Amino acid sequence: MAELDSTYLYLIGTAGSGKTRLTAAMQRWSKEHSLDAITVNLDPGADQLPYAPDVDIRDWIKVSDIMAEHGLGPNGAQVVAADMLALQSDEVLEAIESFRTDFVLLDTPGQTELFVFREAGRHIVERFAPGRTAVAFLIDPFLARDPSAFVTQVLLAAATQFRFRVPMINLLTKSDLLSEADLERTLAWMQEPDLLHDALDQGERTMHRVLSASVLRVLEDLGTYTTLTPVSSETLDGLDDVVEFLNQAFGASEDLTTR
Ligand SMILES: Nc1nc2c(ncn2[C@@H]2O[C@H](COP(=O)(O)OP(=O)(O)OP(=O)(O)O)[C@@H](O)[C@H]2O)c(=O)[nH]1
Ligand SMILES: [Mg+2]
Repeated sequence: MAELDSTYLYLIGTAGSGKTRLTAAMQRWSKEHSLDAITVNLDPGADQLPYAPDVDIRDWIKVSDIMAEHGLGPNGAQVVAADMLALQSDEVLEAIESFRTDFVLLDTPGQTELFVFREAGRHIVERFAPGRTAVAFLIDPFLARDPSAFVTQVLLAAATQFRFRVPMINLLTKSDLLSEADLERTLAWMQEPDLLHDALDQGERTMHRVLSASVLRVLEDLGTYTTLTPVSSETLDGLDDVVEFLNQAFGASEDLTTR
């Protein structure tokens, strides 16, 4: 059955890291490469989206309604909405499966913790497409400019990896906004942890830097310190690498680009 072969890719990252734009860009890239893809908005708090979602959680849950009904502020309502995702999972899955598509792109709520650390997110990831699910963890280059901040992002990526235990690719978003030097330096920190240790050793020996160096050693030991792929939703650079990663993760016989 076609829907059993489909690949589900969750776009996860800190607020403003580029999840929504990348969801739209991946669909555009897919269309240009004759790959059928649908978009799923799982952010009940989304206001305007740059794509028309094929499945939209706001058809069931809206943060503005929850605020009005429960007398909650925006953050409290986001938490209630995130927990309600689990209650709606059967209906959302049914709507997704009705498309019989190759590629399902799932845009997640703005605040990473709402999807990654609350139970509903894990429930959905485990329930929707076991064995055909991957995560793209988006790292905002502007939150990873200094070495300690970079380690924090990699730690968040590792926490996400442990939480979901599915194939995961780390993406450095907005690469079109980076100078070549900034891009190279950031990628080198991921490729050669020694360079990152050197960068952490330079300058003032603050508590944050000492802690970051310890965290980095733990991440290296755990083997969660892997690769970083630059992407741009503006130029579509790097999106072929994402699809290549999915092909490798799920086997050559499922080559998405040759279907
Ligand atoms: N130039 C450029 N801007 C980008 C890119 N990706 C995202 N942006 C911009 O970054 C901002 C945040 O992007 P979104 O896609 O809304 O990020 P998000 O992670 O969905 O944000 P929330 O859901 O609100 O947490 C927007 O102003 C985007 O236009 C990119 O590849 N290139
Ligand atoms: Mg968004």
